[in-house]
Amino acid sequence: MSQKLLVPDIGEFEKVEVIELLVKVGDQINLNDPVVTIESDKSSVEIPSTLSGVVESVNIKVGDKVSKGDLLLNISSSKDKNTEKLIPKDTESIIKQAETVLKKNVTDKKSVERKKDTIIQVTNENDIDPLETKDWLESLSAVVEKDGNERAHFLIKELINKAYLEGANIPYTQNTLYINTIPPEAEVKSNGDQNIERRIRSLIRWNAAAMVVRANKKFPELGGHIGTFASAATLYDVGMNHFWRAKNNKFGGDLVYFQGHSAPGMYARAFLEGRLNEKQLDSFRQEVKPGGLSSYPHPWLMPKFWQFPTVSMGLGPMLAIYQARYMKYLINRGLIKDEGRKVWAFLGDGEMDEPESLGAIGLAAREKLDNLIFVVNCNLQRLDGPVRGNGKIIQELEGSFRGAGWNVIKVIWGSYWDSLIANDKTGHLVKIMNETVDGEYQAMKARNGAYVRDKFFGKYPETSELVSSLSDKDIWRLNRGGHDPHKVYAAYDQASKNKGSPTVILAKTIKGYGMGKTGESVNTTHQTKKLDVDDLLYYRDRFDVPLTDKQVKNIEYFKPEEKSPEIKYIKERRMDLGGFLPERTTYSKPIKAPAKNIFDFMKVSTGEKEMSTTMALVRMFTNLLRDKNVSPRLVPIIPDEARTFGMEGFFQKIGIYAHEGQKYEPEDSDQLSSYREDKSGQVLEEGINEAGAMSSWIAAATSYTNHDIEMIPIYIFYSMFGFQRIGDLAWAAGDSQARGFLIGATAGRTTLAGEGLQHQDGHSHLVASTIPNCVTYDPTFHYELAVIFREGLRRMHEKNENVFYYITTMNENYSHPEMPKDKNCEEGILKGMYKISDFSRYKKTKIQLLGSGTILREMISAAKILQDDYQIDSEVWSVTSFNELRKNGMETERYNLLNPDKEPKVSFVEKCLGKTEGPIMAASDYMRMNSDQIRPYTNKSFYSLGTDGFGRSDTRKNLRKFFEVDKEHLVAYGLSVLAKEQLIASKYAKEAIKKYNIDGNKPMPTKL
Ligand SMILES: Cc1ncc(C[n+]2csc(CCOP(=O)(O)OP(=O)(O)O)c2C)c(N)n1
Ligand SMILES: [Mg+2]
Repeated sequence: MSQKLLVPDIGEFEKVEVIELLVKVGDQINLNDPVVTIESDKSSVEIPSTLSGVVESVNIKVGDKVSKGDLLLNISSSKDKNTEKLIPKDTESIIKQAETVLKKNVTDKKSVERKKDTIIQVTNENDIDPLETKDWLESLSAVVEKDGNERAHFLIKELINKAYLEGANIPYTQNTLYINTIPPEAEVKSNGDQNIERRIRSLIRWNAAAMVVRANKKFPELGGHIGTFASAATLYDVGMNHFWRAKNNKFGGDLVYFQGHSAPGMYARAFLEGRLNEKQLDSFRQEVKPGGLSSYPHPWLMPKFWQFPTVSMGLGPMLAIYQARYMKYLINRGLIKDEGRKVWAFLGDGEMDEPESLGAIGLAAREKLDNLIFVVNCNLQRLDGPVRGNGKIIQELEGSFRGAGWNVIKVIWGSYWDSLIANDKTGHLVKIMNETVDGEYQAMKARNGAYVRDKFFGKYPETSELVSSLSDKDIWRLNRGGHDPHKVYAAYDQASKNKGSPTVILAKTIKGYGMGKTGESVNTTHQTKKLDVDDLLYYRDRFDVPLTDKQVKNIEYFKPEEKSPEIKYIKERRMDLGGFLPERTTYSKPIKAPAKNIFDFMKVSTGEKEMSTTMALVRMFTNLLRDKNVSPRLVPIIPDEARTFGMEGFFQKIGIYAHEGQKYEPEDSDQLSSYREDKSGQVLEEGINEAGAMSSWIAAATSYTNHDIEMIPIYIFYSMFGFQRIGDLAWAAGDSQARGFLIGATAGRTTLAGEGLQHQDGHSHLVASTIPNCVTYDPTFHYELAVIFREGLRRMHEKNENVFYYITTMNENYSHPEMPKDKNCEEGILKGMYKISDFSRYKKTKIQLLGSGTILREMISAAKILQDDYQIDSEVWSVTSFNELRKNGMETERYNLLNPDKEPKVSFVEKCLGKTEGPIMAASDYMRMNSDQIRPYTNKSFYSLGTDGFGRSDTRKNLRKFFEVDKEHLVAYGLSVLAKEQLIASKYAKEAIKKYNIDGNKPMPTKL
């Protein structure tokens, strides 16, 4: 039966041009196969078939304009129109499905059987009727005992709801008591050998401290940190011995983000594991000579060791969240197996001040990232002093994380406290725990047992009595949870098993634990990098390190024999967990770059048709999505600007990733580009969240090492909200050896006409140029974009070069010429410049005109005017990358200076311009500094123009006039340049300035 395929609802557009026919008569097509590509003035989109069968006739041709309802094809169809795709799934059934999954995900928290006498009491002076309170509490205890925690929790929630309905709109705190979340009787016990683990931990502590002290003894300027790892040693050791599984040929590996300042501890462990030797430890922070150990986790400097750069605080938590989310994305798209891998992130409590640290916790809960575990080392101190001297950081973080929907596990008190808390019949102990602020907690650990007895237990007679049989030494030994391997193990165990939400472990520790009077819990702990002999002896004794006094004075490292139980144990534990950590390896296969001709359609002229480079880019993507090698690996990342960039066609074509699928019928469900969320969607639609989008990009751009699958992330943003906004993440991307594309769309200071000061970017190329492995381009024409993009794919994803690309695209519509036939054109585009036009009618006076991005077209127009009106010849060069030209120039110059006796090399700039005639004038839509970069390598008179100053809203024409980069200014400046070089009389320049109404007294745009 013959059926008609019509143009579907394409939204507000009418008479949209057909730019591609993807089928011909006789083709067999299936449901959803794309049949034509149509393009409005903003975006191009494929129309998928809603029928399957054989094409009988094609009723349109390229260039036709079509609207909704127009006939596209006649198809002899085997099946009736398949409506499944068009009619959105029944919402109710989707919700049902989601609910079943949800139910499965709810934590299987078994009710904890507590004996009555261990129920913790808290006294409360504000209680007006303690008897009534007791009644209620006993009822609750009875419920817990009979029906379990879940039921008790349900009843409390109902009570709160009831109170709210009765008008009691008093907020209930998200906080629980200042005690451990896991009661002693519910702790899962480790099967490890605690004695040997303690000995190993002591050696790691010692060697980490020795490494820092030795380095500073040699070169006091080197710095380093002892206090951070000293506080976190147990937190790391328990993970290393029991939880973190390494990557190997059977398992993808857990991903651990180590706190930057704790790096010495990781080196010290690697030393015991036999992965680093003494000589390497002695080169801590001496990275210039090969083999040195980087101060912090730097994958760039230690590419086989560190996986994640974390030392710029706040980036670690953000990156870890998006890493966990990206892991789920890969699983849901069927690109990797779900092996129960986890992402662990170690963070400082001071670090939680960074807005980035907490900024994405909502997303982690929303996306139910139960593969994510944060461990916040709450040593109550940051660099200058207490994190929250007047409050309690653990309680504050508990509130934030619980409020966001995380599973919170507090590890506050060590095992020595268990019996005291159990014996606290009056509730005064927990009361003091709740009342004491962090400043006091810190001060206590800087003093001694007598002080703690007096200031802490001494607050109430009941608590004084509680510790009356303990000596001051016993009191001093009451430990904090984060230093107790049993408590830490139990927390890690529970966190690893939690389902349906991310987990944060808030572990209380002591900064500089064991460092003695100069370094334990004092405000200056963070900066301590030297320990005197007494401190070292104390440290040795405190942790029973088997070194003689002489060895301590020499600050010797200690490593037991290979055959010792300690070394055997540490290696066995890691072998059981699949290998060593941290370790950076890559087994991903390269992606074959698409055929050289895939973008050939971009090498022909667009004729009358005008389009922006952003649109050309979207066309290019659409084509890439047809390449079977490349298509599944593309990860388009967009922070709520798909429509701005004309990419809404991707919603239907490849779907928006949503872990829950789509539980609603979208408002625009009957349109071609309707908003489609899908569990296996490909687009990461990040919302208005550039930092999150960049974190996603980094996760995808390092997928080749963290998941052994090469991916091609393409993050498209408003250029102003790129490097300027997330510069530090971009720097971390460089450190991480990210591979992928960053697209600064709607770029330029004068191109994004109406948006104004905060949107108009005239410097992103300069910021990008500060990152050594970032390759940048500012193309003008679609064929330049095609050549650059394909080479990027080849370099990064086929040849696996550790670079990433930043390309700017514009929203200004213009027609694009055919690619010049010159065989060197492609090389020039990639190296940064090529000659695009030669105006040589008069052969008298000549000038070299360099234009970049959108201003190239102004330059070409200026060249025409110079020839037609002033008989000036010129060569016009399209500069695709001043940054790349500068890199080459610097390298060449350096070589020549270092090899004065050898034949000098010639920079690419000089190759192009060396033998040309006349001075050089360059302009771009960026600050003058952009084109100034090549000045040293031109060896000629060089003048640059650009858009220095704040942007502002106006028409493109007015903006270019204001910034003096319009064709009229370029003509006038060109004539002035020639006059200054004494190649023509100055009157021509003067006349032009007058003719074009240029005000010679106008202040620099930077001052306006
Ligand atoms: C973005 C950023 N700002 C500042 C610093 C400098 N800095 C390094 S460590 C530190 C204090 C860290 O305190 P905390 O997070 O509590 O870690 P701790 O060492 O106490 O475990 C600061 C301010 C940094 N590394 N990164
Ligand atoms: Mg801290």
